[in-house]
Amino acid sequence: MAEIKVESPNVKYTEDYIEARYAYQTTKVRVEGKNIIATPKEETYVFRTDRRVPKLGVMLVGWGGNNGTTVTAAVLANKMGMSWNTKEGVHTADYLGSITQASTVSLGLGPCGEMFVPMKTLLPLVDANDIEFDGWDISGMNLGDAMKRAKVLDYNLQMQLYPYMSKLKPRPSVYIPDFIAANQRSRADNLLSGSLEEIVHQIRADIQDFKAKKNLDKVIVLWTANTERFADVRDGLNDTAENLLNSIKRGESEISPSTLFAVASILEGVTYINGSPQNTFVPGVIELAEKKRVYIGGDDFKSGQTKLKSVLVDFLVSAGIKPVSIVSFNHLGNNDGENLSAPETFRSKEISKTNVVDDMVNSNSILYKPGEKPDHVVVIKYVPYVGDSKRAMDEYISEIMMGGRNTIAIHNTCEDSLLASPLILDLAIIAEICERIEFRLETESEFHRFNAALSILSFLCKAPLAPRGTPVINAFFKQRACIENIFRACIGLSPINNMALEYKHE
Ligand code: NAI
Ligand code: DG6
Repeated sequence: MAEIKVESPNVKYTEDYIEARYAYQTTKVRVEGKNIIATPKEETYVFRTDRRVPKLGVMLVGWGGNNGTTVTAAVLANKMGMSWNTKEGVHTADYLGSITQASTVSLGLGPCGEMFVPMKTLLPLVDANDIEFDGWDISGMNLGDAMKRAKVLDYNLQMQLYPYMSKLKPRPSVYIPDFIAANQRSRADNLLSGSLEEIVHQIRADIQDFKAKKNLDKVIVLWTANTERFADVRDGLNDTAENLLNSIKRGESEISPSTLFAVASILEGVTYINGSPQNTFVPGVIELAEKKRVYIGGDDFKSGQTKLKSVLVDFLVSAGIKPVSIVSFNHLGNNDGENLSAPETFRSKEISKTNVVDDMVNSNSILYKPGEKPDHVVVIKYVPYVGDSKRAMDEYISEIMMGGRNTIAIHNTCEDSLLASPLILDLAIIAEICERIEFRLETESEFHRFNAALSILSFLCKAPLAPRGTPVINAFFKQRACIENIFRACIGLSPINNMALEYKHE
């Protein structure tokens, strides 16, 4: 694939780094009496990106689940260039649905107009085909059989993959029944024993073992295990890094398995991403990540219904149309659906699925009075027959001009895990490149990393984690522009402003 080279006095390539001087333009706003004063501001930053692409390993918590097996199978199938027969004809492995692997960005104007390039050519990203997988699961089934259990991939592809997948076996994991639905108990046959502190040690040892065995430069850990209920957040329990570590030592029962994985990863210096909605990132975890300067990201893959919601509400509100009622029904029949049929785990999902319109609603004070929000209801039902093929039905009612009503009804059917798996790749690949990006104001001598709460991952998450006290962005196009423009800044290119003045002369 062609490599992008920027020709500019502001961009320097060395063997190991790309260093770019970048003019960051913003607008500062203040209110003075009846006036709103806007002041343009420009600061010069220096971005430095390490060009050396590491050998990356991704460890999935919940490796034997639908997402875990599907993403592992997809990478193997792509790596080996597999094709298989379907009733529609022959299909070849691909990465559709991955922003890094299957989307393009406008680079600039070429001889024939706007020139689009694959997003992955902007920076030296890890290639999805080169990722090694490992992980943990409370179900000890090998990945070949777990792939069959998931019933996601075509039979013909499963048959080709089985010899490879069946050699992979999840490592034993921590099971605290109180945190997930009781209906998961029958899968729990591959368990770590010992105190919470011993479990954290074992997870750290597993990370080291994987790294050594596969000769990896770095590892990222990602939770794609069952949705847990929210954990209590209490002073003295998990409110600070120190209290959390002490609570683990004491074996407190309110420390969730996902928090144990996050703590172990952070102590190991390994980025940790939460693909589920629970509050893994209690304040103590966030403080620990900040102290150890390790990235954390999440929460909850934004794969289907919620992704569309973050497009649709953005479209409506930015077009001056007022959504007043949003009702989202889901039914699905996979193990995720079964786990979500318990009220406590459903509640975690309900929270992450409903907060997603807040920033868009708050952005338009012409449509909404302070505190006013659309009615927003999320329903999820477990219907075994439909398996992984989730149904999502949405009704959006909006107010339009002169008392009119606009109702949009949507029916979406698709394999949930085939939407989530590409996001797992993107989360790992984007988090990894962030570990190789540093930046500073030109006037500073030291480079900085991003804040530990890696909000550039927001595009991929239903309930984005942002640095404390900073705004959470849910709007789809803003989130995408954030990734694209940070990548562009790293190579000294300004954001695409879409003004196209070149074409607008008289
Ligand atoms: P799944 O139920 O097929 O897989 C989850 C796996 O986690 C199971 O194999 C289970 O045995 C394992 N597990 C449970 N507790 C564990 C623990 N403490 N340690 C290790 N393994 C554990 O679910 P699926 O469909 O793969 O989804 C995974 C997660 O991703 C769920 O929380 C789901 O809500 C979330 N998610 C899925 C999306 C999708 O589109 N598929 C989108 C957004 C989030
Ligand atoms: C029901 O919605 C089950 C959930 O696990 C979802 O399938 C998953 O979170 C995807 O949600 P969405 O809203 O991104 O399609």
